Amino acid sequence: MVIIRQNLLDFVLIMSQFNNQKLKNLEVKFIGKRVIAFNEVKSTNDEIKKHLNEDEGLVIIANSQTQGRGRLGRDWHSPKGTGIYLSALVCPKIKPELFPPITLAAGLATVLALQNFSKSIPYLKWPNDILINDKKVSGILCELCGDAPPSVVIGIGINVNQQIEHFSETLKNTATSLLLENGTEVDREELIVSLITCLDKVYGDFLKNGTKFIAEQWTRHTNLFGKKITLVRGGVVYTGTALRLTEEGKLEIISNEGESLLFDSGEVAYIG
Ligand code: BT5
Repeated sequence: MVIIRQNLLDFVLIMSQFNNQKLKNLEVKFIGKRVIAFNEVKSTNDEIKKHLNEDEGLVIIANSQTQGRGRLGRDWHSPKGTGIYLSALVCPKIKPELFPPITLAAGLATVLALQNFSKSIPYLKWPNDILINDKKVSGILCELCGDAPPSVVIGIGINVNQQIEHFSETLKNTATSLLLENGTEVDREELIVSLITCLDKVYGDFLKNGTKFIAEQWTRHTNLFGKKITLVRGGVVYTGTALRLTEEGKLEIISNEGESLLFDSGEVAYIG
């Protein structure tokens, strides 16, 4: 794997943050064949979109983001030197309608990577969150880009060494970091290596075995099913019990009226 840099200042700063040896020794098949490290970008997702004509497998990481994004134009709080802000470019040769499960695959890869760095069990929350002790430690933003060939940008944010003061008053109630949960700092470079390795493996599994396989694996790492939830989509609030993921990666809930409802996107909140 090759690490390149955009300018000398970024390179020096980044290399003092990431000592680079472990990243250099990565052996990957799809994702992480090339890694670009920045000190600061607006958003790693936006940065990687400048490279849509490249082969898949490019990864961009940044030490901070000034305009980190969540879904629907929301912000992703990205303080310097504490979190992981990573985007990967993939161009799977599959129909674009099969792209949404890539978010599930990215979440699965992230939860697998986090397991080795968290004292408490990290759980997936459909469709794109990872929670530790009911607080959000990671979020995924996948974006479909271009059409010749179609590509997907996988954006992953992980709260690693944030102290409570790093979070706004609102986020203090809903967000957490590995440091806050474990009581000790985590080596971000080791976690990045694990994350890229897991992404590469799970993406390979997705290409080989399809969405059903990913949905089954995903199901093993969530505590969502059986819980009372609300799901908001398109301004409509649905209330019911989360039942399962279908083979296509859709969430099935049983509404309070006993009706089976399937969703491929939405905002889930646990009730009670
Ligand atoms: C997400 O959106 O959770 C997707 C986050 C993806 C961030 C990565 S970082 C690398 C790449 N580059 C980007 O620009 N983005 C990706 P969503 O489900 O919409 O959640 C956003 C909501 O999470 C916000 O409205 C806040 O309530 C909350 N939030 C913001 N920053 C947070 C943080 N650092 N930790 C926990 N929660 C946060």
